[in-house]
Amino acid sequence: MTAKLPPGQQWAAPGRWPIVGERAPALRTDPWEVHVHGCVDTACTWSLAALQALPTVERQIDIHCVTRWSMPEVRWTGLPLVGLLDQCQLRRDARFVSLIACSERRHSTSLSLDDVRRLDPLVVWAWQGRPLEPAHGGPLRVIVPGKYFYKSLKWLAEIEVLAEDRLGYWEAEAGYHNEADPWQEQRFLAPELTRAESSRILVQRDLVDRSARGLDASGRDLSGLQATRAVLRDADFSRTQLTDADFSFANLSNARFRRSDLRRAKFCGADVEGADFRGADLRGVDFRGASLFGALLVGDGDAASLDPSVAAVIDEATQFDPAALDQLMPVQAEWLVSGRSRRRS
Ligand SMILES: Nc1nc2c(c(=O)[nH]1)N[C@H]1C(S)=C(S)[C@@H](COP(=O)(O)O)O[C@H]1N2
Ligand SMILES: [Mo]
Repeated sequence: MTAKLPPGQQWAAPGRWPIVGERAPALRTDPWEVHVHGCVDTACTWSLAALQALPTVERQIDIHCVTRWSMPEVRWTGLPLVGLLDQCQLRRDARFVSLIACSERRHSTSLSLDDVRRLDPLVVWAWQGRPLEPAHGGPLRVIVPGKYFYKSLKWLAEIEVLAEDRLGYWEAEAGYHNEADPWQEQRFLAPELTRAESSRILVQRDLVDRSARGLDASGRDLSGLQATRAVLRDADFSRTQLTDADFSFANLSNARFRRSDLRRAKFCGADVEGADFRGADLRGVDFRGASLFGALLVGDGDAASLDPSVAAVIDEATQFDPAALDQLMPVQAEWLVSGRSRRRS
């Protein structure tokens, strides 16, 4: 394999392509169509069949999801996005495209036309020679090389050409970085909270139902913290004392818990996708019902370093669903299972 892994990513188990975000397109009558409008001289509409009748390209492109899983060398069949745009004759003020899905929340994401020309994204209907399943964006999705996968819109129905950028769903709602370059780890915008603001929030030890994306709680004593349903994406709990904390149903995607003391903490129903638990004490932690895609317990993703001194500590009292083992990368799942019987001096 010649594919390279960007920093902080891990290869997903071969043959396992996780489903992330929306699960299905909104109902829609046949045939599937894509409508291009906005800063163009000629608005155009193509049916899926009309697209498939154009000269098709096949290309291998790696996937890098912001929740830390990657898939190497996936073979895609489709058309270059730039070719469709050129046929609509872009006006001189055209600078960005908003890619819009036929989905319940009219999900969208955006790209600059500079990036469209530089990265050459595809509009695809097949992968590895097989039609794209609806859960993965079939019948038609976008694949953007060189960006985190949230720029690769599923169920493409509309392309609006814009003079000014318009943030997409994840970029506006979840603070995902609008540039999204995996090689520069542009996962999130700068945290919404400064260290001083974080301190003010944390004196209460009560984060129930609060939104505090990028909270900086590193190195503090927060044992017994109440944080059910809190939105704490990208929060920093490195080396934090969190014994008996309650994070049930909280959103902790990409949060950092490195070397934190989490004994008996609750993560029931929480989203801990891409969270980093390396070096954390997870004895007696309850992960039942939690989503663990891309979470890190051991190693650096490349499986090169499995140094147990920087791994999470797990015991018989650490609870998790069997489903968690399917969500984790193989090395991580093995650590979780073997940790239950492992003895710690
Ligand atoms: N319409 C739509 N497209 C979307 C999303 C979504 O929720 N809705 N999620 C994005 C994110 S965050 C990722 S990682 C990929 C996931 O694609 P997959 O489910 O095929 O793995 O789709 C992207 N495109
Ligand atoms: Mo994603």
